[in-house]
Amino acid sequence: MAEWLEEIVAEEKLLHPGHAACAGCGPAINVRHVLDGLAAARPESRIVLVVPASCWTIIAGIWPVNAFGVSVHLTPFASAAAEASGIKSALRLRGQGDTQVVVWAGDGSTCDIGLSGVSAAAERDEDLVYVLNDNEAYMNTGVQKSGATPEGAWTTTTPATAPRAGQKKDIARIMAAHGIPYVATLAPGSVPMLRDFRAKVARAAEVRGFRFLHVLGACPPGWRYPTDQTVEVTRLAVESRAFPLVACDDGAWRITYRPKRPVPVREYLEAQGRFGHLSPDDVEAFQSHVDERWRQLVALEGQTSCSETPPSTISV
Ligand SMILES: Cc1ncc(C[n+]2csc(CCOP(=O)(O)OP(=O)(O)O)c2C)c(N)n1
Ligand SMILES: [Mg+2]
Repeated sequence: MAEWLEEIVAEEKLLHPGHAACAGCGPAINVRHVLDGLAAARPESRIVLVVPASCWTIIAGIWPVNAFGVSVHLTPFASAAAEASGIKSALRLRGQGDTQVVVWAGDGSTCDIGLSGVSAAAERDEDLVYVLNDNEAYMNTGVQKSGATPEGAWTTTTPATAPRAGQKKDIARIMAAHGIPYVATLAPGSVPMLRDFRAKVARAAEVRGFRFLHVLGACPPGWRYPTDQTVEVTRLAVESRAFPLVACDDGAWRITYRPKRPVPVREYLEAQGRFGHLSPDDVEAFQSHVDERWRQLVALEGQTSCSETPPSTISV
């Protein structure tokens, strides 16, 4: 086994067994790699996790039960970025400014109802790691469509007879347009993708200011696939380029994982019941949108974002 993988296997896990996530929950894998990666990168600093209303308020547990090996602060739906900013300021005043304050928030709160607060915290360049746990719908309340739901998807508010119209909100580019120091997309669908994931978490730990990690979290009940297919569905999301792995580091865009032979997006869609109603024409349209977004990313590579003054980054 490669040395870096051995280290990951041996490290202390900050999401404990016995948590309340569904079988096959993709975000349960992801949150563990985010927290363990941040802890490994800065072992001397504590972590405080800030979680708005979502599946994770349930999974974390009700006080005094805590599924995490770190302090958890639960917030209302729209205020995680604001409360995390306040927590960071309070810790700084108490001489604990090296604590890593980490938001773990769903797509409903990040892309829709809490977006103004996220944008304001980004504009202030708050010293936070903001993680978007994107399972592409409001899952905790029963699979309602969010701004991050992909085109054509079934949800309980977009039934198969009238599926999600329009495109998934491009939140990574929206956040990068704030000129924040670090934005990245992450999805652990294979060993090389996990390596990319952990490198991005390590980079986020190193940078100061507002760091935005957009993590794809496959969801068996919401996406309608068998619970043992989470890693495979995640792999297909990246290999089909439906969810490209990119980073915008200090304003410079880079595609961090290039599928050698991209799989047709049809294979990704066919693996999930939420797309089962799509016609061949729908699938073709989906593919052309994926191809167009990839072309845009290729064009972005090497360009700087709209930040006028490059944000300062320091190494720890
Ligand atoms: C102001 C407000 N509206 C609605 C709710 C109900 N609610 C709790 S969790 C949730 C879904 C959250 O969706 P998302 O942010 O995507 O997280 P997920 O549940 O998918 O993890 C909703 C609608 C709430 N708690 N507060
Ligand atoms: Mg969600």
